[in-house]
Amino acid sequence: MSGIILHHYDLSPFSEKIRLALGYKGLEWSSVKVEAVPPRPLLNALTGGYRRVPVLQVGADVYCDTEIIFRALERIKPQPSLYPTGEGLSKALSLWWDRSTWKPAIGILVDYIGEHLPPEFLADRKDHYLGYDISKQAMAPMLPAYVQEMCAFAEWLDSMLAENGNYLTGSALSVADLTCYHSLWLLRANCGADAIDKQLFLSRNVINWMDRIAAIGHGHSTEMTPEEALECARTASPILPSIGFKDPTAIAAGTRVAVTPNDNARVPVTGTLVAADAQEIIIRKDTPETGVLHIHFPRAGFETLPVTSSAQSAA
Ligand SMILES: N[C@@H](CCC(=O)N[C@@H](CS)C(=O)NCC(=O)O)C(=O)O
Repeated sequence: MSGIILHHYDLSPFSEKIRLALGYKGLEWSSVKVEAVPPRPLLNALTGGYRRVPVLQVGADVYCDTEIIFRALERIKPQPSLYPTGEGLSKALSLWWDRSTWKPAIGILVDYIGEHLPPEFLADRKDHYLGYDISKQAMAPMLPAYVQEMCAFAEWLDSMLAENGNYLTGSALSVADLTCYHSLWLLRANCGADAIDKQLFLSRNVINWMDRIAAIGHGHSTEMTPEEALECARTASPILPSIGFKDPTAIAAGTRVAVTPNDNARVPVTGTLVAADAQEIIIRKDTPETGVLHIHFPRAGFETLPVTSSAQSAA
């Protein structure tokens, strides 16, 4: 057994990126299904409160956000690489895509299936995740703008494929492909592939590229309960990767810090800083429920700030 545990739910497109990465690398993994709407108390115990999905766990190491999950998988099995042309281009494309297309994709999605979304789902996404109302009615006035923007971006994908070959950054797949695929996958799976292909003017090149990515599959997984995953964490010790310690803002190892996403679901996770480089932050948390954990976050898209003593005593 590989010890890789993915906390996810079927319809989560960010999770789909990681399921495909696991398939691409031919890794075996354990699948812990979580609810699409919190509470998720056992997952919360592992993440220290980070509320988004997916989360990857390897023993007592917990990885929050797909960017750092990709890095973890690359460490576990370097080949085939998820960064065949280096990290910069594919990570930059990924961050751009995720940040620019999430709201338009949701706007288009709810136009098709919004009436089937339960009120508790809509309330949770507004109050605790995105900060805006994603009901069909609320998103409808901007629908034309969402379609226009997605069409413009899809044409950029087409031009990258025309220039570079089978994948966005060259002849081999990279994280950019998995990321740019995921929101189109969400739309095609829920709204109908034909309807979306027509509405977004997806070219033959883009459709063939999506078919190539879908064919990768999810590798081999076995179901695991959240309780078993928690027990794996409690009985393991974290393994520190050799990333050294480099903080551009001179926050010292051992400082109590809060790490918070800078886009949505802005729940700070507090812990003791144990390692950091320009791409990754690792904090330590120790609770009776979990034992010692190392929780990993990417730098890009997250803020790491020292916890002041007044904030600390309130925590
Ligand atoms: N930047 C994050 C975004 C993750 C994200 O927004 N995931 C969605 C699910 S696809 C989510 O967490 N939605 C709210 C929830 O499930 O609690 C990443 O790359 O992992």
